[in-house]
Amino acid sequence: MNNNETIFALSSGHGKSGVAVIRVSGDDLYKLFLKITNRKSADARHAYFANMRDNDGGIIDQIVATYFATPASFTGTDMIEIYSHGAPAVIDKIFEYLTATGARMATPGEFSKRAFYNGKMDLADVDGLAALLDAQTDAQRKSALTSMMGGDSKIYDTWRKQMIEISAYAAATLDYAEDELPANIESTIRNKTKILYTEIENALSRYAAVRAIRNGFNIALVGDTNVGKSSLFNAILGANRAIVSDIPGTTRDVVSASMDIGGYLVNLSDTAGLRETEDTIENIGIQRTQSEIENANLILRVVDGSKTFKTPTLSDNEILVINKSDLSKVTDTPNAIYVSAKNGTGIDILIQAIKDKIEKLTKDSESSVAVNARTRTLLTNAANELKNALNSPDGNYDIFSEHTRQAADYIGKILGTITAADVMDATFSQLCLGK
Ligand SMILES: Nc1nc2c(ncn2[C@@H]2O[C@H](COP(=O)(O)OP(=O)(O)OP(=O)(O)O)[C@@H](O)[C@H]2O)c(=O)[nH]1
Ligand SMILES: [Mg+2]
Repeated sequence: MNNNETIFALSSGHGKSGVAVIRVSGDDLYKLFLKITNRKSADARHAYFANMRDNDGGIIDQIVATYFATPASFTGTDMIEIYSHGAPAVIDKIFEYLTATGARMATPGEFSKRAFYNGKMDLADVDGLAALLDAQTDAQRKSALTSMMGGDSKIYDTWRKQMIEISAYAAATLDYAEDELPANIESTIRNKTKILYTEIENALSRYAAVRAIRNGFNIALVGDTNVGKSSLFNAILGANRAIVSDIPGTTRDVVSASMDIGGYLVNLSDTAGLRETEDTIENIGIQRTQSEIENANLILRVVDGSKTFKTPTLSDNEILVINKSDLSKVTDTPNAIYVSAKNGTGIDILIQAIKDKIEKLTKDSESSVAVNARTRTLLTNAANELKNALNSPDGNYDIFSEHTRQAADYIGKILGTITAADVMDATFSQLCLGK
């Protein structure tokens, strides 16, 4: 690969740190490496300690540097990694030095773009890398790492190959006599297309769970007034954030907080209690509760166990929490979690139940591709093409072939095999400098 301008960037975090990592990418960086390290010769992939000097011979810093020869590097080009002390003044001085040699600062995502063009990563891997750099919890880390290491690419690649094959067979039914083709070719083509369609639809429907791993699970505490939602919110959070009082209708606005539950990022919301009221402001609060319910991945339905209550019918993403269990000895409602926000009993059991529920909601998503905003559109388009193929008039395999080929093209765009410049830019610009 020629014409790779020499670019550089700070790959470690900004601000004062023990060690900074500066990456340089370009064609033929061997001479520059010898100059930086004051050496007559050097091996690739060896760490060299050196006094890095400016052109006047003054020491810039004591560094360790490694040379990576093309193609065995992150970008596939020649690369140099400089490990200097993490002082902003040192980093500035090294940037000045590199600029004087004719190199320039890289744009965000430019290193990954080179890695893509040199066949080191496809776009699904780049999406994974972007998600990994944003990962805050263990579940986010795992999911992003799988994407980055090519787990998703493999699935996409298999889908695409199957679509191309189906398209070719569909076209062949037009060109060849029946006895020259495999038996039952038409039903085979249809069945395979149906299976692919279902797989893509399933991946799309798991989008919400995957997105929740990446962006956080929205969990809402919902129930009548005065059942102890705000008290529970504080107890789960371990901090007195929401106002608690014995006056029904205390909470009028949604109060939210982010926390880590068993490695999952959770956005927990306390909401206004549900009741009929004439109070204008309280009614606005109740409307907000409704939209929190719509947005929630998981709902904690809270009731007051010291009073008689009607056991609510729960959907899959709801947990029944019976509060104020310190005031009642009855614990006979099945599948409910008994807690007391007042003295803390059962809170650990509730947290475990939340974790189990999240795991159940996300379990299926781990075996499939991680859909993001970019791939969602392309997958939807591919699924529509497959549906169009299946709906094409009987015997019209011309149209069938065309639709399945289109579907393959959309999957190709996910990987970057077939790609428009704007798709590329959208993919790389989500990355930060030095990646
Ligand atoms: N005995 C007992 N009292 C509790 C418990 N949890 C909450 N309370 C009391 O119940 C009353 C209402 O508590 P809140 O947490 O404000 O209830 P809420 O559901 O947020 O009420 P609204 O915001 O009005 O909808 C307060 O007086 C709390 O001290 C509990 O586990 N046991
Ligand atoms: Mg409240």
